[in-house]
Amino acid sequence: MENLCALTQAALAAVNTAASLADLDKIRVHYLGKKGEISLLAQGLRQLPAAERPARGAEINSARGQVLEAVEQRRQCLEQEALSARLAAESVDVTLPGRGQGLGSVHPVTRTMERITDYFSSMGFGVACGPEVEDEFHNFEALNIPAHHPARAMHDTFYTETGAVLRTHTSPVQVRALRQLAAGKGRLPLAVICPGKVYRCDSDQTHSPMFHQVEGLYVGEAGERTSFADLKSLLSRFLRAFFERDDLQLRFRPSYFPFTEPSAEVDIAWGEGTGEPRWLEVLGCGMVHPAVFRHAGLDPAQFQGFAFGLGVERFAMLRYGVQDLRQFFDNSIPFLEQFH
Ligand code: 2NL
Repeated sequence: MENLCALTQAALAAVNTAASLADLDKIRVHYLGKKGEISLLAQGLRQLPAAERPARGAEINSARGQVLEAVEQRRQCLEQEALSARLAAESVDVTLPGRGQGLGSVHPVTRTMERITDYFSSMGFGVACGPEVEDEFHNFEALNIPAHHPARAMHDTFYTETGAVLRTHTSPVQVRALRQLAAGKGRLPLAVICPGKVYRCDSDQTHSPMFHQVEGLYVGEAGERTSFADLKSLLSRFLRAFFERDDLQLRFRPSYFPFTEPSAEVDIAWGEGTGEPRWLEVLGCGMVHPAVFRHAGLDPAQFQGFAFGLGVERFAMLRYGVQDLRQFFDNSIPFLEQFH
């Protein structure tokens, strides 16, 4: 009896000072587990005379009950402590200022493309878009670039396995506009501006396999006699507005495109005003070739128009003083953040 009393006191003391749940469980096993000290006492009952067993058994059971209850209490206490500690550690100070969400910005090439299309919209041009995966008819044939024409090789075209092409310019969008006109869906004058991505199998310091173009097309009303002078006037005004320079010097230099006749390239005088101007080519243009009207199903005797095309990256580089084309495609955050 004395033994049991001491054992119970020792067990209760151990339970009440258990430092952790793991500790508590070890103590519980030590006293109450299968081979625990109190359990062993119960097993020893067999060796007692039958008459002493019930009383002794009741004592052991009571001791067991006391220890078990103490374990349960201590467990609740430790669990509560653990929870409080976790809550304290994980507490969120809702009064702290937020980390903030960085605002993105429009890519400089997109901004430039919008600046260009906005100008022509203000001049009454409608904006048109079309597929980037084209067929050879819309990308080449209709633009007076037949198979085996050297211009096809010049375009370094990406072909798909099925013979479709990634458009090498946005002209096919205008071809579609001309065909709509031929189908009686659309009215004169036709004035469309076509911004978008184009693709050429060409990649080095000054060429990216994907770049952006804006092309424009104007077809006048019957009898309007749309002329090269109209084209020259429109493009001169556009370039002076784009670069915000009323005195910008321009040069229309004869050139060749299969889809225009006559054709010209436009140079602007660029750089510090001293000495010889440095001429930079920025645009291609011309009067729509009669063959282009014919391919679209229009009678070239009855329609006259002009068209032009430009590379957006070149305009963006000039406007923002970017030296290396590749910076537009690296997506470096410090570079892009400059255009907020
Ligand atoms: C350049 C030159 C140009 C055109 C594009 C065009 C479209 C049709 C008919 C005739 Cl549907 N022409 N587009 C005309 C002249 C030049 O682009 O250097 N682009 C970057």
